[in-house]
Amino acid sequence: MEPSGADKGFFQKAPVLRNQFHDDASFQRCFKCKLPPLLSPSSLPIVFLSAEVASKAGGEVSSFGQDVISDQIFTWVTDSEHNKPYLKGSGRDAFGKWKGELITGEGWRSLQDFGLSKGMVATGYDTPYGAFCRPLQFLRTHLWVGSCANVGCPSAMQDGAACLLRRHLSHPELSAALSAAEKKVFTDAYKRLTSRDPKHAWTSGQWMTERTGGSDVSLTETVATYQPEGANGFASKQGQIPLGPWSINGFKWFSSATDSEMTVLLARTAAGGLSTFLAPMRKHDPEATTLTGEPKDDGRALNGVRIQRLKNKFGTQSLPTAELVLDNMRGWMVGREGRGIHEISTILTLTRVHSAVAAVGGVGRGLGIARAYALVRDVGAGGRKRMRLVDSPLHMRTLAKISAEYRRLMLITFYTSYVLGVSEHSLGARPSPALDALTPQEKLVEPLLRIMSQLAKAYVCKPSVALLFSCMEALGGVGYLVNEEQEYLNISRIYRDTCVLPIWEGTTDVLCTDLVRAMKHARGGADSLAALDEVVRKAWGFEGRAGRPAGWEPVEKWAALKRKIEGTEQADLMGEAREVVWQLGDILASVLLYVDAGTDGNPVAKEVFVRFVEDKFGVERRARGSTEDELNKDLGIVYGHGGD
Ligand code: UCC
Ligand code: FAD
Repeated sequence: MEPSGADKGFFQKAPVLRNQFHDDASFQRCFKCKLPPLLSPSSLPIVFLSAEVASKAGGEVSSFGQDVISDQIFTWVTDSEHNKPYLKGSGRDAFGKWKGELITGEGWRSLQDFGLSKGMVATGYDTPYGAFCRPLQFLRTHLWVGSCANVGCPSAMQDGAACLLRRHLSHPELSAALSAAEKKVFTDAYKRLTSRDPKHAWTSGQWMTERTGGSDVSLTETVATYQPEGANGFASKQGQIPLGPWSINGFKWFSSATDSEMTVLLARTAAGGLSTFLAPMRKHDPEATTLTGEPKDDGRALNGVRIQRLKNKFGTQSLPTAELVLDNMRGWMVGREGRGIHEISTILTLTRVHSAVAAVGGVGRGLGIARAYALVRDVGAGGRKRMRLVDSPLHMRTLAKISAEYRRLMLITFYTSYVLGVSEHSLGARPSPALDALTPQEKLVEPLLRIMSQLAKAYVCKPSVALLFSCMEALGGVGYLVNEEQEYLNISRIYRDTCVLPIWEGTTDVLCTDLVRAMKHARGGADSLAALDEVVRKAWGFEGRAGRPAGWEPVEKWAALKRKIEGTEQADLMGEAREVVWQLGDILASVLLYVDAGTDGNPVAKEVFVRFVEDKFGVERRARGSTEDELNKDLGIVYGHGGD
């Protein structure tokens, strides 16, 4: 045998990453998911996509799954990680005058354009699928996450802003309260936020956090003053954007989508309290600017914003997260003065669902890579024997555990996206229908969404970090590397990017405290609990093809938790908020797994369900089968079949 060297000896065969639309059994399960009516507003069963939508959209989503793992996409990802955003001239020109032009890389911009052209946000608004628009949008997003190098972050805020503006434009009372100028500004912005034309489309920022605090924004120092004389809004020159009658001054400590064309932000007004504002980022419309031949620099001038510096971060390297000085930024108030938290909470709902989808999307990609690696990597099996990782009972047990947890988190996430879709569409396509026109069950949809959007963000994002770490470990040393040469293998990048998900848009504990407050809320709390009651009871009552293991008892568990929530003072529950949320998450996950397995008696789905209740509900563990039997069960969970 010749000595090995740099170009001789053993070289590991490269794994082949497959299209996750076909390769990921949990994804397929969610795509074709057909659960019976758990909570049936307007008699809809819980299907993440109806059979009709799944069949109509399947071809497109399948090719999208292929597109997002193309060489071109990964070249852009590598570029966006390499050519990080920077401030040209460190924020000052040669003579000390503030300049601060943000430069982003070509890869980042190309990924943004790709995402916009593929309708990553627009799908939630312009597809004719009613309530199923949302699950469809988020299932597509799930495939995109591992390839998008964080452009999903601006799109999440874009989605939130679109949802907020749609509410104001379509709700009869809210829209009647808009002035003609506001209506035009909101309508124009809404069209851009939901556009599929990258030249025309806008993403949005969301500025809440200040140095005083991100979780608690009550000490916000940014101030908005009504000064319509500087509005530049009502008789603007061609190409100028109507900038708004409010002058906003202050400092924002984190702005992630600094290259967006607009933002939604919180600021304090003289009346006291926080209000929500929409503000264009630039003074001129870049499209119109070109047409009228305005000088480029002036045409791109920021609307009273100075970028103080870019944040130096652990992950999300391609994302231009900045600190911003607001100096007479002009903006438009959205909704009633002093109701800023209520208004911006529409955005929080969307961005929290996006965060959960980003988390499971990252794990889905990590598992896809780990599955591919297990098919090509040989390891020692005692003595001289070697075997592929896919034949290792231990490695497959490890991947099966990750895969089962992933499936559970997927069900919670896509159920939440379904509830979001129902809240927007199935209630007779009424964005905010009159309460007295709703059936008792329809009335529970909003309170359920209030719970599910925070629960999904908390319960899904946090464990996803650990799951991705395990995927990284499944590749050994290669998993820890920054694999720019084979970007498709780059779990470490996805891991770093996933680590932010339990922090932004509300840390895990803050979401847990909010959830407890929502369940104890004087007006909505009882409805939230009633909605959860309905889901758990109906699921338990489902006579499907999965048996109910003795000792599982989700109805009793939920009843006990509900009694505790109702019978304990809010302040006394806070110390236990995380336990409360996790207990609730486990109960909901178990019933979703149960009905999922029960719809068709799929043995893998059943195995995932039974393992979960054995782990978490004290159900007596079944006797172990032979090593071969157990390996086959694990292979079923990991690969959805017996492995290749
Ligand atoms: O981090 C950010 C962006 C990063 C990039 C994101 C990309 C997205 C994902 C991409 C994936 C790749 S932006 C910053 C996000 N910041 C936060 O999430 C802040 C966390 N803090 C909270 O969530 C707090 O709970 C606050 C700030 C929302 C609320 O604090 P307050 O001031 O104590 O207010 P209250 O009393 O809790 O809430 C006031 C009212 C209440 O209703 P009423 O007045 O009827 O009692 C609440 O029930 O607002 C209602 N409310 C909500 N309603 C509060 N939160 C919500 C909610 N989430 N939904 C509906
Ligand atoms: P703090 O609020 O100071 O929290 C510190 C700790 O205290 C946390 O562990 C938290 O869980 C805990 N804590 C806080 N309050 C409570 C409580 N009541 N009970 C129990 N524990 C509590 N913000 C924006 O507005 N726009 C953006 O675009 C944006 N982009 C970001 C991008 C990145 C990469 C990062 C890391 C952050 C970004 N943020 C953005 C800020 C983010 O939303 C905040 O960092 C987050 O909300 C937490 O706020 P904080 O940093 O002030 O931490």
